[in-house]
Amino acid sequence: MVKATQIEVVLAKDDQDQVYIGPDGKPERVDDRPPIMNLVNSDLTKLPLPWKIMSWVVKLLSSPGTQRGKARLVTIRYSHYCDRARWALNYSPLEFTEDAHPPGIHVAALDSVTKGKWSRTPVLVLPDGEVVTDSTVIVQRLAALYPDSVGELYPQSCRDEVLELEAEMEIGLGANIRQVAYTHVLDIKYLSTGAPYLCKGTSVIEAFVYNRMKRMIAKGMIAVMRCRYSRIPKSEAELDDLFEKLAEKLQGGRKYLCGDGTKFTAADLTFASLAYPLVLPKEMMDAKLLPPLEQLPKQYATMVEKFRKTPAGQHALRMYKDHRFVNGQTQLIKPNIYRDQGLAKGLFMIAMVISLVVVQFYSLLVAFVTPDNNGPQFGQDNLHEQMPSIQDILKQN
Ligand SMILES: N[C@@H](CCC(=O)N[C@@H](CS)C(=O)NCC(=O)O)C(=O)O
Repeated sequence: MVKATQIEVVLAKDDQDQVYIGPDGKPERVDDRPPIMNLVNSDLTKLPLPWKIMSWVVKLLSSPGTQRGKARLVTIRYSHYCDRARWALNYSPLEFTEDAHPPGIHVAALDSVTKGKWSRTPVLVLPDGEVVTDSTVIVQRLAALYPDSVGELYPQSCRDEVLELEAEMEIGLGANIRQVAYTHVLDIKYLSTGAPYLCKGTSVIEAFVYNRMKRMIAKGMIAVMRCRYSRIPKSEAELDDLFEKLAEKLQGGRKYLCGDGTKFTAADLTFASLAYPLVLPKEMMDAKLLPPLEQLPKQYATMVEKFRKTPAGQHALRMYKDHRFVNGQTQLIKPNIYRDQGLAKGLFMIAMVISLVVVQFYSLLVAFVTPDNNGPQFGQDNLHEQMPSIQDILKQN
């Protein structure tokens, strides 16, 4: 019986590879690079034509949903980076609508919103048209715009400490948790169980398209975000270190992470939101954005049980309970799924089906004219190569 956490050194192709035996005894070549794709952004201007068409369609039908005078937050709804931005927005007086997309399809929405310059969610479009990308920048921009609400999350007395912790958590916490969660949730065996959650709050049409393309999308995401079972022990060790460091900051009955420990700051907000997939707070689970603990793959569920019990895990749960809903809110705002209504629905359906046919035709064509390979699967990419871009990944499919 092979254990999921076992690393075996075997003589592989070039005598130097370590092979990791994942769940079910599936071998995988060890790739030790950190999951730092946050620092790399894919150039959407070079998207293949079918994706471009899909993005035009999404754009065409998105505009009516943008409500005058309100900001628009483009999300992959369950994303912890997105809840970070959403939480900060809830703290501000700015009214906003949420424009949620399944993973993969989000690229089409972002292409039109950011003119091809940004491929990750969240993206915030302010009422005057200003586009703000990256959750860290969004929180800080809102702080500058609303000094009396979000601005208070960066108290003068400990501003530098807050900024430093935010930067550390972006990768140490956000990217590591994303790597662990996606490795499990995008595993081919789990794809169908996870799909309804990943599509929660998106239009039925986009959910339909996601479901038709989920294998191809998962393959791309696994490569882009370096989701590998072999990386999980390292991600977990880095998370252990960070949770311990934060626990020290909470020692002596301090209620919050920074300064004299008496004020809720952007560091607490960032920590709690980025840690949410690892502690599963009730406030998020009520919205059914992730499968409940009992339905998660065993290795993932065991990690949740462990991190929940830690002092830092308890802190994250408390931040959700005490600070997640402010200004009279009691739950996450419902995304704006105007695309499911009336004429827009009909048009969107037709356009999506056309682009789906084009995408599928294109993938078949690419598969037909390129030599047989299994795409960017575990263990097959060159460890010393640059990460593939979205364009490369799409081409391989
Ligand atoms: N540094 C970015 C990271 C955002 C990020 O990685 N978002 C993920 C959602 S968890 C995403 O958009 N993934 C899809 C993709 O990379 O194509 C931020 O803080 O906003």
